[in-house]
Amino acid sequence: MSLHEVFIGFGSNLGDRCALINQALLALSRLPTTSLEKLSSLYETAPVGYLEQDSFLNGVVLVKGSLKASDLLERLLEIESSLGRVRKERWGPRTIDLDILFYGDAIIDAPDLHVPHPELFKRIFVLEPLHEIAPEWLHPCFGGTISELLCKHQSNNPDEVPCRIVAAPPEVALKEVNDGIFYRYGQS
Ligand code: A4P
Ligand code: MG
Repeated sequence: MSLHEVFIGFGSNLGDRCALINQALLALSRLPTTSLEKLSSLYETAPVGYLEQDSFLNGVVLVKGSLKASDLLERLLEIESSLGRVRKERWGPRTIDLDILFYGDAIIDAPDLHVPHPELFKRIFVLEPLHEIAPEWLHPCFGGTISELLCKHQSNNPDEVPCRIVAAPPEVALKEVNDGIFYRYGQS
């Protein structure tokens, strides 16, 4: 059984954003064979794409597990539905969004799953938290590291509103989270 390192980006801009993210993390930690390995800070970010919506809370978590990518996507969609996600317009407001950013160094181009996430190199709300936890991770299509992608993005977008850290990753060890201790941003 091979274990894959998977980066999952999460975001929320509807409802009790922090509580929804905490619930999503708990649900992720309970997926079969899956453990949380590294968690970024929580960032307040200006909406990108569709601008007429509230600001987001965003972050990235590294998980390790043996779920196939298609099974993992199915589980993520289930977690999103269980947390009240209703799809209306693309890029519109959402209680919770869970995106597979990287699945190891796999390149997947299926009708319902594109990995690495095709938009990630353009998204400051993904690049900043990714950079916090994995600056040297190599993008399997571009070859560059996350550090390099972030630098390039910043020099191409000098006027972009920066992301703001609103909570550090919790001090409780992730091992304890995986052992079932409830995990919240902002609480030690
Ligand atoms: N899908 C394909 N590839 C993937 C993948 N790698 N991970 C499919 C997850 N899903 C993937 O997703 C629609 C379908 O994409 C899924 O059913 C799955 O089969 P969705 O979550 O309904 O669509 P979306 O999130 O609106 O689109 P997308 O392309 O994921 O957009 P993004 O990049 O997530 O943008 N601004 C800020 N500040 N923070 C945000 O988090 N998010 C968005 C959405 C726009 N602006 C934002 C933020
Ligand atoms: Mg999405």
